[in-house]
Amino acid sequence: MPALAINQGSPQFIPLTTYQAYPPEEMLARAKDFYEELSRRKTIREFSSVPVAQEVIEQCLLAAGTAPSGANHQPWHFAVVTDPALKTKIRLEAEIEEREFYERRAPQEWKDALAPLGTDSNKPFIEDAPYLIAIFGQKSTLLGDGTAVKNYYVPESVSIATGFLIAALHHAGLATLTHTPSPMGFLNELLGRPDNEKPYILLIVGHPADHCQVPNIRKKALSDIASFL
Ligand code: IYR
Repeated sequence: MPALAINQGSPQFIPLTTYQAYPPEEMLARAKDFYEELSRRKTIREFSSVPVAQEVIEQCLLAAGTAPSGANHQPWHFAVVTDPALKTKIRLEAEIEEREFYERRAPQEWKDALAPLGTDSNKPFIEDAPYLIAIFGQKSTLLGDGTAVKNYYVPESVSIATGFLIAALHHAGLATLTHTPSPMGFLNELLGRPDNEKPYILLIVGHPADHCQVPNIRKKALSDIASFL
């Protein structure tokens, strides 16, 4: 199987010149600042249609693309949708799946878990927000000559890149919703993505609507999410 052109066949090393060290106090201050910034991030479901410069989205996608990935294959594709007609088609398909989910497929236990979020099958944000970013994972990467190179740890790699993207968008002053209509196969068809790609998340991106409200929910305490051994 041919190696990805982006990687070298045999190991080649260069000096690490990008690493930045900080004195201990600055390190702690930076860690606190970063936590504070990320803790202001809230998933929103009410978006304004105020436009966002494409260049901002491009920079955030570049940040996402710096994520580590299995064998550095970078097995992701970000399909950025701004066309209103396409958004309408996506909303129609998503709402078909969501109605099926809320009215038939979802077990009561799942609906109970979602109750604090106040979600339902109505998804106006798909048309309201200026950007939809459909995030696809590539089971294999297709080379120019048609050969397929297998990818590894695809869900992990895509999830890490998505985390970077959400953090970058938040840092730039944008809000997001990690929307997961399920199943999402309709996105391949509507966005012209090949069969080796699986949609993972439809990320809704933009500014919050005026008077946007969010559920009154909290994150777990450190002692509930970590142990030091
Ligand atoms: N996809 C549905 C349901 C849903 C599921 C989970 I898990 C959530 O955290 C939120 C919603 C919807 O978008 O409404």
